[in-house]
Amino acid sequence: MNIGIVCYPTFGGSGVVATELGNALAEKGCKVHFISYSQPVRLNILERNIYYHEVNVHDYPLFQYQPYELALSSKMVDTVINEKLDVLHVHYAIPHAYAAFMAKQILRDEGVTIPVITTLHGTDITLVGKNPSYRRAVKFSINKSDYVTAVSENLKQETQNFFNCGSSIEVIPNFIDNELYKNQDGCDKTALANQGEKLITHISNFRKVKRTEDVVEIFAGIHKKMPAKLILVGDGPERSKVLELAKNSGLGRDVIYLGKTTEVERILCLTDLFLLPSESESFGLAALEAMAGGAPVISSNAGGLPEVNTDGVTGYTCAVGDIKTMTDKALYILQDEAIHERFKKAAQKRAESFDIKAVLPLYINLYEKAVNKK
Ligand code: GMT
Repeated sequence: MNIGIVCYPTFGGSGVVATELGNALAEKGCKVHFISYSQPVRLNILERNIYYHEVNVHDYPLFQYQPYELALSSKMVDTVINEKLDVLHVHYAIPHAYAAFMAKQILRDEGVTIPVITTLHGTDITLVGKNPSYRRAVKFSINKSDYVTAVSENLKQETQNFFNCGSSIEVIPNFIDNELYKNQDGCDKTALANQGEKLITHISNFRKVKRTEDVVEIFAGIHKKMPAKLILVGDGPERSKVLELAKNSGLGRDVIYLGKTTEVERILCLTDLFLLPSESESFGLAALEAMAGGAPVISSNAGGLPEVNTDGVTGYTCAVGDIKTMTDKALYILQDEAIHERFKKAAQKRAESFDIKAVLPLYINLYEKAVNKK
């Protein structure tokens, strides 16, 4: 099968999921054509069956905003025709679902039929999609997609409630390759922590929605009671504010900022506890990755997080902004070795149910359904 995948190429969750999906499909023998404005960060470009088509937007002085959607639709049309694609799978509704609808119309005029699958990831609905500037166009393009998937039951419900969507939405959760987390040679904590210190980790794009200041405050509460270090991974607009807060809270060298790194699996292997106190989170891929690495998770109960992090089993889910409960629960897990071990094992076991081996067939079935209906 020839599959076109449209996604953001950056470190964000939707881009990572789309890229890992494409890599896995290519391994299974599908020809996978990535369409984006830059090469996705996790793309195995040298592997067999992987192709990359860059969207080029030409600067023209008349335009204050360059017409990316137009260039994207044109690139989709070219790729469908030149590469004889069977299906287009777009990740993140804005503007990809809209651009795919346009491409489909252009192709229809040329006598080519292509099914479009849209995968909703979260902020494309919960934050950006609901904005009055985009709302109608987002609803339209979701309804015009041949198939729609959402990464959690919660996101499906939110989409259906808010947009009053006619199209049915299939839930296909985020996934991980558990093998990557099991085969960590030399998971040696001494690189980052002193003897007896606990390592607490947070990974995100440091946007407001992640409530990264809560991360520092929860850590400060843990730090008061036991020797611990906080590892911060990722980058984004809130980063300087968060590091300033850590400095002003007297946490000094016990907060280690690692920035953007591709060594996520190694860091998670060293992690004793993962924090994700987000305001809104459709799924929480970072929490799942942490669990696969054997770290219990203290998260908020926003969005789809309770579908990933089972309260009282793999960690705890608490009300958004309830720093005290999050700190108490973290200490409950960390202060007793036997309890900590129990949570670690349960987290790892739960992560296995989101393994790529279980989730990939759901996408393949959907592609087959879409192509056969064509
Ligand atoms: O806002 C982000 O965290 C990035 C965003 C994205 O689309 O790149 O992440 C969303 O998609 C991920 C993959 O499906 C989900 O695991 C994240 O929960 C979701 N983020 C939010 O809903 C805030």
